[in-house]
Amino acid sequence: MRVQVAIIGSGPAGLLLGQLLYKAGISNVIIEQRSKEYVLGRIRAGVLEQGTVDLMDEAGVGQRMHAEGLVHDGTELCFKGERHRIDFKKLVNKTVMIYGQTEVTRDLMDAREAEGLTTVYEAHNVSVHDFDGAHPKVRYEQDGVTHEVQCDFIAGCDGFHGVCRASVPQDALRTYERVYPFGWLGILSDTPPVSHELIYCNHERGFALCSQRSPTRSRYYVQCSLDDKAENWSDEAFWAELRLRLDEEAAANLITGPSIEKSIAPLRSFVAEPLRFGTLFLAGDAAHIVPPTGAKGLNLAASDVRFLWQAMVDHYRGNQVALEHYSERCLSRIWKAERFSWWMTSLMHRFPDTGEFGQKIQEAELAYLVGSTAAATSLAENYVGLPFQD
Ligand code: FAS
Ligand code: PHB
Repeated sequence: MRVQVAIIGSGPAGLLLGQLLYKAGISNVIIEQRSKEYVLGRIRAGVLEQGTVDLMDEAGVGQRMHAEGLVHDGTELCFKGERHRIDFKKLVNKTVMIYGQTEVTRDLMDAREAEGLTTVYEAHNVSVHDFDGAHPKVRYEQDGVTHEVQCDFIAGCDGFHGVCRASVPQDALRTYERVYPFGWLGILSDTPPVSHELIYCNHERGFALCSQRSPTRSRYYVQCSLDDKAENWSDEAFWAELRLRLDEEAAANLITGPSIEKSIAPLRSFVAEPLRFGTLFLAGDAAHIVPPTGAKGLNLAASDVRFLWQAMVDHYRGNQVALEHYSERCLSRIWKAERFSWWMTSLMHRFPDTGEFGQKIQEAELAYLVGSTAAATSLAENYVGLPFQD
C-alpha cells in the first residue's frame, strides 16, 4: 500500500487527523493495534474546548456533537463544604462542550467508514522504519501476513504506550515527567447528574469530581490510592465516599445507581521533546500526558492535530515553514496546558505531605480564586482553552 500519510493509532488524534487530511485531499491510512470495539469501549474524556469543537466542525463531524452535547457556561469549585461558581461566559465570554470522548471517536469512525477510508484494526507488531529518510515505511502483521505501507510521513498518534516514540533513538529525545502519588477511581452510571455543571471538590479525604455525559448519564471520580483496585470498591462504597466529599446539598441530591463502568486511572504529567523526527511526527498522548484535572488531555491532542494538519496541507502546497515549526508551535501550547493541569491537580488533591497546613493553604488559594475576578479569569481562560497564536 502507498499513501501520503500513515497514521498509527485510531484514538481521537489519529481519527481527527485522518478526517482533516482526507478533506484536504491528502491520502492516509490508520493502523490500529486494537479492535474498533475495544477502542470505543474506553471511557475517557468528557470536556471539549471550543477549539476542539471547531476542529470537529472543520472535519465535518460536528452534527451529533451539537445536537447531543451540553454547552456549559461555567463550573463549580467545592471546598470547606461550600460550592462556588466560576462563570466562564461572564469572565472570558467562552464556554465548553460536554461530549464524551467515546462519542467523538464514534463520530469520527462513522465518518471514516462512510467515506470508504481504510483503518486497519487489530494490526499486530506494528513497526516504523526509515523515518530519518525520505521514504518512511510502516509494517504490520495481520492474519499471519506481513504488510508494508510506503508513505511520505508517519503520524505517531499511538498514545503513551505506543510504538512511535519508542522507535526514536533515545539520544534524540528529552522527556520530562511527574507521577502523582494517587489515582482517580471513576464510575459511569445511567443516573441524572447531581448538578447542571461539573463540580470539582477539594476535601481533606481527597479530591472528587462530578461530571456528566448527558441529562441521564453521569461520570464521577474520587481520588484513590495508587495501590487501590476498582474491584475493591462496591458501588455502595463509591457512592458513600463521594457523598462524604461533596457539599451537603449535592450529597443530598445525588442520585445513585448501578455502575456501568468502573476503573482507576493513574495520574501523570509527561512531555517528550521534540515532536518531530525526520518524517515521523508525534501528536496527542504519544507526545504528552496531563493529569485529567484540567480536562486537557483530549483537547491537547486536538491542538497538536490542528497544527499537524495545517502543516501537511502547506507542505503539499510547497510551503515547508509550518512543518519545520510544528514541534515548537505544539510545545508552546503543551507546556501551558501541562502547567495548568499540574496547578489544578496540586490545588485540588490531598498529597501525602499536604497535612493540616497544606490543607489550609489550598483552602486559602481556593477562597482567593473564587473571590478575585483576576484569579477566576485566569482559571477560566485556561480551562476553556487558551487562544491559538497562529
Ligand atoms: P489514545 O491513547 O486515545 O489513542 C492511541 C491509540 O493508538 C489507541 O487506540 C491505541 O490502541 C493505539 N496504539 C497504541 N500502540 C499502538 C501500536 N503499537 N500500533 C498501533 N496502534 C497503537 N483526558 C481528559 O481530557 N479527561 C479525562 O477524564 C481523561 N481520562 C482518561 C482516562 C484514562 C484511563 C486515560 C488513559 C486517559 C484519559 N484522558 C483524559 C486522556 C485521554 O483522553 C487522551 O488525552 C486521549 O485519549 C488522547 O488521544 P490520542 O492521542 O489519540 O491517544
Ligand atoms: C470527565 O467527564 O470524564 C472529566 C471531566 C472533566 C475533567 C476530567 C474528566 O477534568
